[in-house]
Amino acid sequence: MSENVLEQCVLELFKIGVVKFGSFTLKSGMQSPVYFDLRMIISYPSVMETVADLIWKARPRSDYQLMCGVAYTGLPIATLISAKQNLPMVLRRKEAKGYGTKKMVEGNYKEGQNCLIVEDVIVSGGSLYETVETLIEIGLEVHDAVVFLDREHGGYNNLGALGVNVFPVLTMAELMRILLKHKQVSQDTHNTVLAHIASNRNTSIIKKEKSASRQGVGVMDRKNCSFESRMEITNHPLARRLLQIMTSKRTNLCLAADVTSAHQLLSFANQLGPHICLLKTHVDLLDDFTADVAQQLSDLSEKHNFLLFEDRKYGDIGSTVAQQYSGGAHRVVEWAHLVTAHALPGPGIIKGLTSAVGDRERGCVLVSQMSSEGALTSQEYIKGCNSLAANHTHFVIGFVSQSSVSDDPRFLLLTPGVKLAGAGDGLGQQYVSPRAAVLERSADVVIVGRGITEAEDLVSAAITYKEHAFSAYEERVAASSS
Ligand code: 5BU
Repeated sequence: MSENVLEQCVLELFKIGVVKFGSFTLKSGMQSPVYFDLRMIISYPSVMETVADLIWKARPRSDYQLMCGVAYTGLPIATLISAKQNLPMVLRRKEAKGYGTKKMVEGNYKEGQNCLIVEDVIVSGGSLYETVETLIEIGLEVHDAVVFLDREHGGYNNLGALGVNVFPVLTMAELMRILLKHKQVSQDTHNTVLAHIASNRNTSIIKKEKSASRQGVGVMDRKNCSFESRMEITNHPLARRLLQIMTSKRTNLCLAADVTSAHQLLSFANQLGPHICLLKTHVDLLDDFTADVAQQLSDLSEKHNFLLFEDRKYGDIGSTVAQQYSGGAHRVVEWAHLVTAHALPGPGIIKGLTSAVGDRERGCVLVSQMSSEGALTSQEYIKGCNSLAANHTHFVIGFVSQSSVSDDPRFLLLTPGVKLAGAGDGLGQQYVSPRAAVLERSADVVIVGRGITEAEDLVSAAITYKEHAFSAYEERVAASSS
């Protein structure tokens, strides 16, 4: 296929609105300045035919006995190819039928037949791999997938690692080059998209039970995985960084520094910095917060390698939280790596917060449960938090919790209400020990405030909490592998 046909096809796709620029949230939760919606081609049969021809020409060999389009957009394309090339198709359902025949795959096939996969776009490769898994399960051979567009977010490598070779007609960078060459986009838009690709090259497929077993890896349950192994599967760079800090500093201790003077906050951060992975603040308690204090906190976070975590518990509509996060006296987005947020407002909370982030690396922790007596967080609410997080893995890094609200290894569970002695504070706070938080409540990170800040010897108290919590984590992981 000549370059010219491909260029003409790209220009045609652009004309009919397949390529859109703006601000989009992809299925994985990733924010993107570009969206490629190939579904549109079913309204333009001749464009669909060209796309199908280009896809067919991208296949590496010719001896396939079957073909399978990935639902939905891969289906009509595969159907066209099937009829034209006289290559039989199978169809993989998106959901199994309720009862009766539980067949996931429709059509005639024989075990051992070699099946070519047809897909419109790959991001992480996750959806495509779900289809591959089912086909392998029923005994088909699947080694190759032809896709129209590789968004260059790691799908090519992820699938390669799982034994599926991907043959894209086009990459996102090539698409942008063609649109720029034909003056359909500005240099700015072109650069924005390339920068987006560059900073999101390595998304991962969350290894579900089946794909894990194909590689001989067990089911990945958060509680059983080391922090180090979880670094590979989180989508969020800050989650990765936090897991890296926890691994290298051997600490899963977060200090809750609830103080009223900047001097005291900075002094805590400097003394205890070597022993913590996170510094949790309530800077709205400070009498004397300034931009300089924020700068000094940032310097200390660099110096001692911990992240800054403002526990602001945002919980309003998107437009209000966007202003609260970026403005006011504290300009939280400018210095706090992480913030807490309630899931109560729904997806708008994430939209609002992310709209203020700009090109900074920022994330949030959803308050799924609270430590206080009589907290109103119901099972329904916890479920809601989980799905909000799962749909926004590029911003949500985990939960504040009191129990194992999620087994998903991409998310971190942070547990407050931790103290070695004392059951409560008389104002509703309820305490458990760091060991119980990690082993019984399944915490990854323990949040300790007064247990340390009111101790006579701050540093030795922090070391004690750190050691209790980290050894409990090591026991938890060791128990699962024995
Ligand atoms: P303490 O001194 O260890 O009780 O401090 C606990 C900190 O964690 C304090 O900053 C609270 O605001 C924060 N916290 C909590 O205690 N319980 C919760 O459920 C949540 C936050 Br969410």
